[in-house]
Amino acid sequence: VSNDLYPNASAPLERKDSGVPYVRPGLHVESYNDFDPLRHVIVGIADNQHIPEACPASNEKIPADSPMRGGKAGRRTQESIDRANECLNGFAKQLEDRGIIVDRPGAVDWHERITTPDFTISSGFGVMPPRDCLLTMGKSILMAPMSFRSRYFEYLAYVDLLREYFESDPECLIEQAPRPRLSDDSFRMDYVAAYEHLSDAETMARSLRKEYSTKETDILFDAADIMRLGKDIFVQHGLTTNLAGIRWIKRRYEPQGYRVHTLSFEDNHPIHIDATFCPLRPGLMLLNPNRPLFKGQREIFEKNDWQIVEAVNPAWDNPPPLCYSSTWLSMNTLILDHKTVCVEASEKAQQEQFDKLGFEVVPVDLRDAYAFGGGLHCATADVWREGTCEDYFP
Ligand code: DAV
Repeated sequence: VSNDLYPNASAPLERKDSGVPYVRPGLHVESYNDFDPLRHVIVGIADNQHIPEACPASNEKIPADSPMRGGKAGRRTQESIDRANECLNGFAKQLEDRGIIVDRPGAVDWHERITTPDFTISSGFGVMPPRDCLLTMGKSILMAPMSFRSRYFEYLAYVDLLREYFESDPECLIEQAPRPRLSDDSFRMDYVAAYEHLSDAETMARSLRKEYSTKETDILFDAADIMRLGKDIFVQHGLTTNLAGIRWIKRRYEPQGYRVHTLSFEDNHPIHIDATFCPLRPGLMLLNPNRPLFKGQREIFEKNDWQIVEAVNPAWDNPPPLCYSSTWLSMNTLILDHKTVCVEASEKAQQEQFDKLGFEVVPVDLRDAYAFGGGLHCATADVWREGTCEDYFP
């Protein structure tokens, strides 16, 4: 399928007055991993992003000394939004220049207070990390049941795009996981309060006991806690994904022939697997050296001759201001094919490590978008990668 079948994929789509969704001939939805040749991807936008009031789940992502914990809620400055969009648009352009089709989500007006029968919060969050929200599993795209109250309606930004995919690819299936309630009953409400007073060793001990801010009341997971490796799906149990969420993923996908495994890391804030344990190409994993796998969990990789290399240290001592993520976004990359990887432009040591591992490195200026929801992997969601569903762990 050549790209000129649907040129200008990033331009606003013209809609017919009838409301019938735009059909893009030749559009293809399919992806089974994070490393096969990328043909079509969604890149997030920074428009109108807000810092919502802290909620029981989001607080864990906010460093204890950050102003975001206190009264920082509100719209991000236009200057920071424009700069983040400059980065995201530049990234999208780099991908398009390589012949990859890039779509952008719709903007949503997040400033309204969000109130459901179960909770209320100052605003939505944004439309920046599509990776958290959308899980592409083969020919289906699933909207994940996320645990942040501010992200409850984030799927709205993707509804029109997904509708187009559904109409354009006759085999594409769009799905929504069960909607959580996110009432006070969904969280350990004392967890966050305690966090302020705990040392790193104490938060680590709590995490190793697998006590997280989310309880088992709702079915919860972020798509970014799920690592797809063909027939095998690895899910991180942590702050944003609970055991009920993992059971749901198992029951949804195992009857289709997938095998679902749970992974845990020695991490005092386990949120998303994509700055912790990242597939680089068949047979090669990149592991965060500060977040070792739990005992016994390397076995499936080692038995199948997969090599696990530790990532080099990030270039920065601290994340940018008002950022939810750690400096380990250095290893949050977008792989274009088995030999090509997009790495953040300032992460020189990480670029060198990829070079030594045999990759062509494409530097991408994205650090000023980190605060909007993460790095290069977070900022994207797969629509189509070439390749089939392989069995890497027979
Ligand atoms: O290290 O803060 C960031 C992952 C974002 N998807 C971290 C995890």
